Amino acid sequence: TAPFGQAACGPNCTYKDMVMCFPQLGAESDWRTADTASFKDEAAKDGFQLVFSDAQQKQENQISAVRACIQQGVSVIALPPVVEDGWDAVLTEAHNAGIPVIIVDRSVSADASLYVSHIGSDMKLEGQRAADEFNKKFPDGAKILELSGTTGSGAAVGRAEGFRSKLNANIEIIDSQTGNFTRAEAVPVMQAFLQKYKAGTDFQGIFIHNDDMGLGAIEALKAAGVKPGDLFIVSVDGTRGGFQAMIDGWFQADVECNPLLGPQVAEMSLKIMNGQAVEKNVLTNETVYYPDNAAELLPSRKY
Ligand code: GZL
Repeated sequence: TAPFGQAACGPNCTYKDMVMCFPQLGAESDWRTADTASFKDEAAKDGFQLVFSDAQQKQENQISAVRACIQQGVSVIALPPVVEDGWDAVLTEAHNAGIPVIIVDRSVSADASLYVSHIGSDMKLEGQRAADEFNKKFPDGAKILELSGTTGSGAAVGRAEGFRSKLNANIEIIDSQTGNFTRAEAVPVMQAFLQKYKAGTDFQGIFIHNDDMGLGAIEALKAAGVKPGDLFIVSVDGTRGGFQAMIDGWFQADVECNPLLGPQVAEMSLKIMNGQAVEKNVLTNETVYYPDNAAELLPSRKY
């Protein structure tokens, strides 16, 4: 029998034969916008059909979109799961329908036999890299806040775990609240933090799980009279907004998280259609950006 996921055109499928289902989780952040553009641009460039939908960060909408793609009989499903849990049933349905699934971006807790591959960031490593920055800054200890991403998402879970696994014991996370990866939701969370804790006195830093929430936090910090540099803030993603926040002195580091996954996912999808073996877990190479060359790099940033 043909390897799982080999299409009828295999091993001679071309992009013209490919229908990729991309049930995008939402449009919550600049990162997500760039991720979506990366898939749409790749489809246009390669000439494959992209079945796109926006789930507005609701898992039930993503699951419905996957089911519609199974009914349609697409070649491959590239799923960016909004949260880690709750995917076993629909992934089993795709598997039983003979449709290969690539998990993209965030991860799932489902059995790995239910999908062909995962392509995305090492979220734990991103959290560890953020911890390294606090450890370097506060050798004698500190009290910090955490503004976390979507509850239950692989990105927030991984970053939080990685951060705590590497943070020195003398740096205390005195409070952590989710801002659901959006700028708008981060503003009231930061305002509430500032009602409870005095910047500088009660806390000296903030770990923020993405730049969009960071920009929301800055709005609240400014309104409370906090100045750039009063606090040690480390964010994640490395968007243009994050680079500008480093230039303006608000962020002291920005851990890269690359959204431009379209090309890799397209290439892997065609290999699967042609019955070729692919890696089970492909992690994106990423780095950490700093204020000292943020202005120089900003013009070349792609998102
Ligand atoms: C990370 C991605 C996260 C980004 C956020 O790979 O899932 O979701 O860090 C985005 O900006 O909303």
